[in-house]
Amino acid sequence: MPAAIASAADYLSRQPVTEITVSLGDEAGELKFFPNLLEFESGKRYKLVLKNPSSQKHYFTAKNFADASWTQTVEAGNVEIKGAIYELELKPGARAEWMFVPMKSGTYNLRGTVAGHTEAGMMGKITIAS
Ligand SMILES: [Cu+2]
Repeated sequence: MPAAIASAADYLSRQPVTEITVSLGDEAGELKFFPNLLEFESGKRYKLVLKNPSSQKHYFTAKNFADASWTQTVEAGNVEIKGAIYELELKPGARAEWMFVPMKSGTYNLRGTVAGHTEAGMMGKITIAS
């Protein structure tokens, strides 16, 4: 990794973190994200905690948002993943933590891409404010 990029990543990874929790579906089986409107500020570090309290699997798909962000880590179970991420699949009862820094302002789509879920209302918007 070039030194300038390594030091930028090192700087970003030490910023204070804001934690936000999103639920994928709910106990009643509703096909929604709670909340379904997310807003972040460019250059700040976030821990997005994703939980699936429902009895079926759900996806958290936000490719363009992921492309507009710098991902530090994704943690799920005992595994920590480093590098770009576009989509997470959460099985019933699962939990994952996505540490990232939004970089490029804009409004991005969030979708649950399990067949039929987006159509049923499992969608949202993610805004990165500058
Ligand atoms: Cu879903």
